[in-house]
Amino acid sequence: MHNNRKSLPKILIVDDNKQNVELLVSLFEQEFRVVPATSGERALKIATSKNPPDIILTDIMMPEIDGYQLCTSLKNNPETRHIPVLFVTAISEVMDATKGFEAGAVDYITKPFHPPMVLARVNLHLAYQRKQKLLEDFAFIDALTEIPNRRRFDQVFENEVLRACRSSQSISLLFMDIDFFKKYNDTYGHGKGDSALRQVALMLQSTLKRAGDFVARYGGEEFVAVLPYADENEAFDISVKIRDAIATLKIPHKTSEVSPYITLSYGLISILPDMKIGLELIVEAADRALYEAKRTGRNKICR
Ligand code: GH3
Ligand code: MG
Ligand code: MG
Ligand code: MG
Repeated sequence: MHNNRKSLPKILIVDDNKQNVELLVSLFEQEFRVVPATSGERALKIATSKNPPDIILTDIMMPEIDGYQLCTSLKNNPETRHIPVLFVTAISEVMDATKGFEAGAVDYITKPFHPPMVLARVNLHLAYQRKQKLLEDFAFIDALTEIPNRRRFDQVFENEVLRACRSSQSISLLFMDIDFFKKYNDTYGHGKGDSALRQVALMLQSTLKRAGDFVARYGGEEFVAVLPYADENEAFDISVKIRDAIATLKIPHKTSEVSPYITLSYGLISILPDMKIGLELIVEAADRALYEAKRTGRNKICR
């Protein structure tokens, strides 16, 4: 027995014929956690569950939902879109393969098949999928601080505003900017500046632990937090908590005009969004509040 089956990739095998399922299960069970399904409906349920498969192998001809429809539904759902779907089928006409690729399949294997070849192809698509995911993850992470970058913020913020609209809940946006950071670099050097940015980023991330809270590096020495569900008072309390947490870092900054340690200024906006409000408008309001904090003394929260 494999002693750590949880680390094995999970494959969903879909075929309305029980014998076909059994054949494929026996082919994969050594190297995979295999989940069988004998209908398209069942397969959709499993794919959209809390523990989705890493890859799906499906028959085409099935009653009710066939392989094409299954694949199309999976590709239309943002949560299952990334799962590679391979067709295994007795239909061997070229036209059917074309239809499969149009539905979003990555491969098309005809029966009777050579088992090692099926295994090899599944492994190839899995490896490709992992690389793809790694690249996508990298595209959304800031290289210096290793927290999410602005590109990721744009996505998260849009989603959270839409969600807040739908559920009629408020949402808060907090812009944060390190005070006198140019002087910090001039005093301690760029390397120390980089390390201060990393420490601040880490502290922001570990302080924002409420479910749904999100923090990103917006650019330079500027950070942004999205606080879903937080109304004005809650968001203000969270901002105070952040300011206190940064103070505990005690990063010396002898040329700062506000404190012997690194501080940040904060611009906070809390709204109950409706579909009409533009995202840029919310960002602008938070940015204006941040500017106000800078103008009226720094190391403070303005809203
Ligand atoms: P203020 O209190 O008004 O925000 O003043 P400031 O000096 O922080 O603001 P300013 O915009 O004048 O300067 C920002 C500085 O942040 C200048 C820039 O060199 C520094 N900075 C931006 N990105 C990085 C980075 O990745 N590493 C380092 N070390 N410094 C950075
Ligand atoms: Mg069938
Ligand atoms: Mg600054
Ligand atoms: Mg700045």
